[in-house]
Amino acid sequence: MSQVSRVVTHWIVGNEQDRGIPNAYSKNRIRNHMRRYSAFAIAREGARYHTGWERAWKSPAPKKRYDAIIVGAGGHGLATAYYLGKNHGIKNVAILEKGWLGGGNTGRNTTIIRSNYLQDPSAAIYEKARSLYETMSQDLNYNVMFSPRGVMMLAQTEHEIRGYERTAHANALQGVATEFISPQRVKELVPIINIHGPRYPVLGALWQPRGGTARHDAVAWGYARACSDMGMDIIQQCEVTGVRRDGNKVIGVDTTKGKIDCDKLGVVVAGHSGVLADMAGFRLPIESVALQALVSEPIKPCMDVVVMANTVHGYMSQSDKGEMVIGGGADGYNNYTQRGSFHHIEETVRALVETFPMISRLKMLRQWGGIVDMTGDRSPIISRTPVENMFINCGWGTGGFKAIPGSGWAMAELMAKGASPLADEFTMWRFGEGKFIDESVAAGVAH
Ligand code: FAD
Ligand code: PYC
Repeated sequence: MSQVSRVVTHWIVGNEQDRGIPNAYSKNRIRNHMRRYSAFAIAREGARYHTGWERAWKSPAPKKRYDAIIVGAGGHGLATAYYLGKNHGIKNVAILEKGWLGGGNTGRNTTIIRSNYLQDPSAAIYEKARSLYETMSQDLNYNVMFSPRGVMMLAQTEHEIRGYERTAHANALQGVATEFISPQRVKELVPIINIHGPRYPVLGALWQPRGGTARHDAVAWGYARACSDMGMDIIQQCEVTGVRRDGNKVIGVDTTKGKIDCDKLGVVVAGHSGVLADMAGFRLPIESVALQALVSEPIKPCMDVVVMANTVHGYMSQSDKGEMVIGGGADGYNNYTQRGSFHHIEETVRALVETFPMISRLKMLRQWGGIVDMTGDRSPIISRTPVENMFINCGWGTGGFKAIPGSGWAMAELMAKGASPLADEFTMWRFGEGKFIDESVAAGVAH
């Protein structure tokens, strides 16, 4: 075989070792760097019967020590690790996850992405996140299916009209592209909507044309793959059970896989933030409550924007599979069950049927819940803590999926440099100082 044909054969079918291995999609196919996903990779794998794909991330045993440990492999934890490596060159990092990565709220949400918040610090971090979603697939070399199909928040009372007009003006000053649109424009964009509802006619809407959705699992998987590619260790089935300190300084964690030392600790565990804070000896102003969602049977495409109806406590979009993805308000009491109470979905569907009468004929296929971490002002915490070198990122409540890249960016900067302009206002001490960032309206979900 000539040198040229040897190179071409290698490029198409891989090396001798790769060829003829019956189950090559197996744990021993791990290289130091991931192969890039591309049209060429698909063609190459097609030519060798798809025997050459490697696992998307490695599953190593924990080392004794890391420069930084992130607790929680949800979107926010994984994004924090990714930007620690990408933006700050900190790659000796472990991400510890008690279950499986993306199995918390990151894999349970309804994937709405928007940045139409009222207060300046919120608009800054959510718009940073939204803009990072625009290029995330290219950045991570992983298709996260970002779909900027447009998000509208219906105004169904005079009070909401005033509120959303105010937000549109604030967004104009913040450089966030939104507008207040008429009921007729709403009907043009969403032909299946009933704008003359008996109790809650549609009086207009706050419209963000570059808002939309993305595939939630893919966001977690894409970040995980990129972290693993940088040499970081993602350790699943590894619950953190204690925070170890030397005086007031964090020195490591106890886990179900043993003690692991670190210089810096980032806690990014959403609804379990209070539990981790308790391990470190401080308290957080976080309440954990269940938030539910449900999907219908798949139907033909009928709605190509996201609609949120906050007065009636319901929102809806259509997935790429055709299911109507529906959600409503959070449970009214604290709990840790990933289920939620039945009367909430009943109320949500009853309310949405008024605005979308056609959904009364749909069968609902499945329902689930997640534990959301709520602060009093409905804004997140990205903060140092009373323990030196321990940082916390939580309080994203009902709306943190959209924030994942911006939050990871800010948390990584805070951990690496000790401060981040995007995180400055979101300290945990704002609750003691009365410097609230009130987003109870923009949070978009009743709670
Ligand atoms: P998670 O994804 O929950 O990750 C935290 C991880 O920490 C978990 O995997 C958990 O297992 C792990 N963990 C906890 N304790 C420990 C421990 N001791 N040791 C190790 N690991 C631990 N947001 C939007 O922007 N748009 C939406 O449309 C939207 N819809 C939603 C619908 C529902 C039904 C729900 C429940 C939420 C919704 N959200 C939405 C909110 C969004 O899902 C969350 O804000 C976001 O996913 C939080 O991500 P996270 O990474 O902080 O948390
Ligand atoms: O924050 O946009 C949001 C949202 C929608 C559904 C749940 N949260």
